[in-house]
Amino acid sequence: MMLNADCNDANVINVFEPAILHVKSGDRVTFIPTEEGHNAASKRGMIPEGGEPWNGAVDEELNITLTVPGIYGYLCLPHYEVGMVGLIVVGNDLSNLAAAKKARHPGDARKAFRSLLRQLETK
Ligand SMILES: [Cu+2]
Repeated sequence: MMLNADCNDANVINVFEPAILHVKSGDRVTFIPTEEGHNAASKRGMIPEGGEPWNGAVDEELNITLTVPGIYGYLCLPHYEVGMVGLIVVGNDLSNLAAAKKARHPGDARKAFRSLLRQLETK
């Protein structure tokens, strides 16, 4: 789900909900745009080897099926720099965690991905 969470009128936060999603291999994941102006695209270097990348259009409801186990990092292109990012973990497989940590990001996305990846480690 992609949404703009209104904390108050002056402060709009762009988020994926949930920010971390755990699924089984072969599960279908649907990105539902509940607000306008978002997309979902996988981040190069943050998907497991052999995993299928995706790049949804803005405002598009997107279905993907993830079969290769591992961590998939993704982002909203219009809000990448403000940290609108998320993780999907397939099959409880964290084997590409070290590789995912090496990916580089602009602006607040760096902090946002670091925080999400840390949550995986401490689980
Ligand atoms: Cu967005």
